[in-house]
Amino acid sequence: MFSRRGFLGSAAALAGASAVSGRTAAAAIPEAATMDSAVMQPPLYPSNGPDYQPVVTLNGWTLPWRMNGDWKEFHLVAEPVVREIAPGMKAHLWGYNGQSPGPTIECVEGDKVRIFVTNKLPENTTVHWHGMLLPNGMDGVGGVTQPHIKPGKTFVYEFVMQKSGTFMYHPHSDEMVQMAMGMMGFFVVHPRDPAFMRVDRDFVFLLNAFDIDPGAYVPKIMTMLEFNLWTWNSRAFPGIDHLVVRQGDRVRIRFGNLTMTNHPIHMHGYHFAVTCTDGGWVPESARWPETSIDVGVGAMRAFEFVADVPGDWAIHCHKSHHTMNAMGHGVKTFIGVPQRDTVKTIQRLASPDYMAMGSAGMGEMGEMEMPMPDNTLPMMTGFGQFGPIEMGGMFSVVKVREGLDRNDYKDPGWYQHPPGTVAYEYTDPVPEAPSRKSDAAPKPGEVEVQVVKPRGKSHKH
Ligand SMILES: [Cu+2]
Repeated sequence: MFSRRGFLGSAAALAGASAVSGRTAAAAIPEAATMDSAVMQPPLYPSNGPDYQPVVTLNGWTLPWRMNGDWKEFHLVAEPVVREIAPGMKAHLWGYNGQSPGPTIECVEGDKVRIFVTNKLPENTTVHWHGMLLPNGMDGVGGVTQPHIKPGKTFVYEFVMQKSGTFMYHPHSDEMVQMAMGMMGFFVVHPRDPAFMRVDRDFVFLLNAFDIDPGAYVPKIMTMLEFNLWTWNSRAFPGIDHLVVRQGDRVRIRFGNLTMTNHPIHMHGYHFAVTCTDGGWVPESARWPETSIDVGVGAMRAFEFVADVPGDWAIHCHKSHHTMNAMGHGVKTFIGVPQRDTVKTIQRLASPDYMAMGSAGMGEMGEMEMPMPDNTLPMMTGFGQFGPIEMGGMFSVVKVREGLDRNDYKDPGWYQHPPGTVAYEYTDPVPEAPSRKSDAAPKPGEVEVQVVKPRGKSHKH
């Protein structure tokens, strides 16, 4: 799904998309591949140098390179892009080579890497290689280690990959705006020894967040905390790829956090160990078992497990507001509040379409068809084999299956549970259980709380 375009980038060059431009060679700059799809692309297997297991980028792709002598050359183009956040919603973001995040860059420890960065944004940019050990002047901090890259200009970064590990790239030029607009990408350096830290499947994604008003297309760049789209690789559930795994595989999942808050990433069904951060590999003696790992702002984590138990195992941020799509946070709590009379009054006086929500929680929204502005994702959505999933945001599923082919990432569908292994409704008579219900309820006047009361006068304080 990716095409190639000439570096000189005229409309004519774009029209001849899949041909390698002759002018590219003349300009001694590698063609800049571009991607028009938010679908996970097949991993890019190494064509030269040491062997490695390439990573798979959720809803993303890996940037092709070319060898020029003993230099590995890449070409990033910073530019406005249209990214599908999930089916039914597109956002106007800034990114690299056609998508946000940009393509994953993969290379090998010891590689000499040359990265061309062309700026097609309406303002200055730079690229910072987060976590990498490199000469100071290649660090990409505008004004500090280099001049900003002006619109229309191309800069070159050259450095040797000193360590293998888990890294990312992002601007260090108007960075608040540029990261809020989606500019970032993953950078993986594989070990020179193909046997070191080898896994069978290696998934990568970046945590990002956007604040896009219902019906709008452009993120609000001044938002600090109240984002309404919590995303992995600029995708929200149900738009995030499932992580398809062959039973018995050793699996690594790597992620980096470029949002404005921490995210405890929780995976069901397994105990895993953190094996890598953006500071390097974690020695075996320093690892401990976990089921959630909190990834701080500007930090990266990679964890590993052996996928020995088949199933559809949820993987998600454990901050429950981060597994929701666009929602208001100023909504009052109505659990336990009878709203029938209030609704009738509001329908009569103001809005005949008014609906009451939340007397028994919000789960009912998972199946509800509510009128919404165009280009807006429901707060909770998605269907599984047993009904509505009632999720959004940072949520996906690790699908562990017996008998898949090596490197087969195709969606195998929902897990077929062996008979007798699914929680079920109990239909025999239920003996009365002791309950504290009646004496647990507060008596009038016993508890003083401010709640929304549907009728009567409120207490004086
Ligand atoms: Cu979170």
